[in-house]
Amino acid sequence: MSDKTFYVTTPIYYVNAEPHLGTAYTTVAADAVARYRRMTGHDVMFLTGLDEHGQKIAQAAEENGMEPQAWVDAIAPKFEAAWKMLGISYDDFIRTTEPRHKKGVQAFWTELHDRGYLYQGNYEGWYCVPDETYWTEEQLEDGKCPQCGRDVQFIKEDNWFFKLSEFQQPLLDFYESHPGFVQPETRRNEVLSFVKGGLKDLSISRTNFTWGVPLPFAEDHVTYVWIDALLNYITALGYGGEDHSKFDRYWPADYNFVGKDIIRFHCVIWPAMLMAAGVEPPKAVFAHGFLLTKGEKMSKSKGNAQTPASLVERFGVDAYRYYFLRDVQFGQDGSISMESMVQRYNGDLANDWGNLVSRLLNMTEKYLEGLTPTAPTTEPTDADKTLRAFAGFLPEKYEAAMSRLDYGSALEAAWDLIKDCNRYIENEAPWTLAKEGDTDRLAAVLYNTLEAVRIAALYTAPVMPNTSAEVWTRLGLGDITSVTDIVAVSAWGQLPSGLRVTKGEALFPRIYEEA
Ligand code: ME8
Repeated sequence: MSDKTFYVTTPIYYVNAEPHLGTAYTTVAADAVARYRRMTGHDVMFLTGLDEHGQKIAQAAEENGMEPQAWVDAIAPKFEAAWKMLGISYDDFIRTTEPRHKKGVQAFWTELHDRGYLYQGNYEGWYCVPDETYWTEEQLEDGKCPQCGRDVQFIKEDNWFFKLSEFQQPLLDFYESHPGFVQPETRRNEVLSFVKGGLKDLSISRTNFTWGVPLPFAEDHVTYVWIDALLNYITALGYGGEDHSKFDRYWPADYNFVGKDIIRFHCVIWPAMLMAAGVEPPKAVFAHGFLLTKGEKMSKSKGNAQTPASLVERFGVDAYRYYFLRDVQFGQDGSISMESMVQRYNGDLANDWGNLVSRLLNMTEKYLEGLTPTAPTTEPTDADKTLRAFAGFLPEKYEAAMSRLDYGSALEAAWDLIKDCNRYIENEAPWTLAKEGDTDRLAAVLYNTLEAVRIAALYTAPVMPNTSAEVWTRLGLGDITSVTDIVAVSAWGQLPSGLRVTKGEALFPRIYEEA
């Protein structure tokens, strides 16, 4: 097992509805980096899962005339099926109704209780059920939730509280000593100014409903659903259970991926909870932006949320994954539309990548009897050198981009090579070489392009795993998913000669109708 570990998580999604493009976005992004890190030899733990407790879920169950457990059991398979369809390679899938999670949550409460960070009090204030968030009177906007604009309810309960206010300075010190904790950089100021504004103690239990994890020292209280949910990142590793070897191995997480809507929970409450329990906070929380459609945030409550299935049906899984990671700058809001998806598909995938592979394999079949040639021994021409340079720069450029989760630039680096392959074929014109009988140069040109395509497939694999696996199969190469040293495997000149290539169908058949 590699001694380099990489732990990445997505938010655990509410099971009040089916997965949609927004929840799929975070999950696909986490999947791409998890796949890449496996290819760089890391021992990866990629976690996703479901947030199944709380008032909102209890209400959703009730509205559907079901018991909460039956409701969550009915929705959970829809998430698992969606992630399977999207090729999500998670290593673990946690549901907060699982015994392992409850055990960890209760162990956490016992720890905080013992350490003196909890006390009993009464809460009086406003609560937004859809956001599962407490608000003070002053925070409300026109009497509504300042975050989602929906109705809030007044609650007056005996609650347990977490001494969050004691963590203002420790948090500020932590942000200072861990400048990479809140990412991207633009989100850091938002978190800093919030914490500088002062922190109030947080009500961490509820008594007016029972759908949650009971506090071990006050069984009539159930855990506030956000605390319950945040703890999934460590309970999935065995925190509070008998076997905590995964916790010892993978914690602290390299990244908690979240949308910017839940940054305060992840960048303020979460590290404070962990500090209180004597556990190190994650290395980084990365908050990406919103997917917008027609200028509005796509969300379940706005009713403009689309499920991934229809798009996957039309474009295929890999094109789906490519579009969202290539067209939306990770970290910023991004507008998505059918028009831009068709454009990306036809331009980048059908033309640049799919056509290249088809033409190249056709020519290998036609001019070389379908066998990969031997590597040229003649002095490389300037065009050969340029192609090799694009391939040579790719590992470093890709790594630099992925280490800051800049998927767009990572894909652009792979496309630089793909585009140069197309230029190279056009300029070197193998069909003319064949006509002129220049078999040595013809073999050299095809070798170089086949080799460049082998390398391009490696670097498109994290985002488009199926296509890359298919390209490698057509080249007669082995299983691309078994690559654990992408840099070494992508070094120039490793394409064996005499492999039988297969042409196959178009990888990305052109889509004619626009939008
Ligand atoms: O908040 N654009 O769950 P949730 C981009 N259970 N991403 C979006 C999006 C959009 N339009 N809409 C949703 C919860 N997302 C809690 C999390 S974690 C301890 C508990 C993504 O089902 C984005 O990642 O409401 C956002 O943070 C998440 O879905 C919210 O999912």
